[in-house]
Amino acid sequence: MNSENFTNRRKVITAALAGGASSLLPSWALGAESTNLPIAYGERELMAFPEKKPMIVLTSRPPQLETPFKYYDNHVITPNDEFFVRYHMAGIPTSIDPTTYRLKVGGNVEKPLEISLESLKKNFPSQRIVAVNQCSGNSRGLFEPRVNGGQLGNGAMGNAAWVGVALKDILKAANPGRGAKQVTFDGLDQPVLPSDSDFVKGLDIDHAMDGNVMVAYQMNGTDIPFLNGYPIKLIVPGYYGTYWVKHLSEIKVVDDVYNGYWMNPAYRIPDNDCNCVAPGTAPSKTIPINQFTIRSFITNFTDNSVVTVGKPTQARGIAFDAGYGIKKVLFSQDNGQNWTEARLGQDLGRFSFREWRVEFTPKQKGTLDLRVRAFNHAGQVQPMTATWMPAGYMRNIVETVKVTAV
Ligand SMILES: Nc1nc2c(c(=O)[nH]1)N[C@H]1C(S)=C(S)[C@@H](COP(=O)(O)O)O[C@H]1N2
Ligand SMILES: [Mo]
Repeated sequence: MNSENFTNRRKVITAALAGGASSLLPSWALGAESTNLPIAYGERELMAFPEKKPMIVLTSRPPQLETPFKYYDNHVITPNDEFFVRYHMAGIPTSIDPTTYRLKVGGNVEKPLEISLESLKKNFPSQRIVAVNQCSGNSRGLFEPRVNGGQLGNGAMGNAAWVGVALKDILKAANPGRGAKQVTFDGLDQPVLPSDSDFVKGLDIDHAMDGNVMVAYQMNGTDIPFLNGYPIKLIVPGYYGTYWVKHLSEIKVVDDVYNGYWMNPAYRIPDNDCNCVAPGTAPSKTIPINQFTIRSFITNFTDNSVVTVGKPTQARGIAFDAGYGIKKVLFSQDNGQNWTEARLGQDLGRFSFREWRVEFTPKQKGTLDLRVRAFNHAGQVQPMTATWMPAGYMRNIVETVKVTAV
């Protein structure tokens, strides 16, 4: 089960991950526990993959793992072994040698680079940012009407402290030429079928140079877990996980808007104010998905929780947005009729989860609809009714947890 192979310096994951037919249960699988997602047919088995605690398995080849929601109640920083995993293609690397690993920087640059990990750590200034990584399709399984795609609950998100090098500093060393418009990012994973497109993403050059976008080599004080992109991944604070390219191996400066499959037609959202369309319809115009919508969650209750009438009780959880900063979080125990302001926890930075807590006293027996609603410094607020789009991205309705008061 251990992913480190100490006989050489390579970092490896078992070949079963890349080559195994899905019917073959890998030897490291521990299919003992299960969990229920808040969606129809939501019973899911939990399974441990290399460097991971038992997680919800969406697919095993490639590994796509969702964090069981109860884990978020334990810590505001998501531990590496609880962090969700998302890949698109089964051709993921299984063995990486940190001594020969190179990050290539090319395209329209004056000085193409091949940077070793050692050089990245030694020759560039390092920075640390606490930031949420969230999949565009987090909570997709809650869409009504249902949509195609991974039927995720709310566990395709995590918050980590990333250490690495500002992309700006890497690009400056390569010196982009005139006419540079975007920067593209490719990782070591490859499509299995020739008809599939390699996973490559693009960002505008100004965004790439903003000082927040970074190439991380550490996650929560240690190497990035293999399945989260060892040895380096792109961090795009406030932007959906699709841009956070794992096993980052090649950066290219380009003079046009990059229009590869994973930018167009994939990962597009309706080009209008709500980024939404009437349920069942398709958008006429789309743009690439970009910043997170604002969200908040209650982490210490589920629909199975029982509370006591007349007894002071604490509700707590997390909120986050695209980096404007959480201004306030309101809590309701009565179906959204009355709201009280929660206390915010420590500010770990504007891209981080922000903890909140509130005390409430259940007033009457029966079902209580607990709700939480976040507001940010840009005037954004979670909607009371869900928006819809065919891809099932960007859900951020005020969620409801139905507890029983006795
Ligand atoms: N190389 C590579 N990077 C990738 C992907 C991928 O398929 N290949 N998927 C992206 C998507 S859609 C998400 S949500 C995040 C998930 O990051 P994680 O697996 O570290 O949680 O990785 C992104 N980076
Ligand atoms: Mo994603």
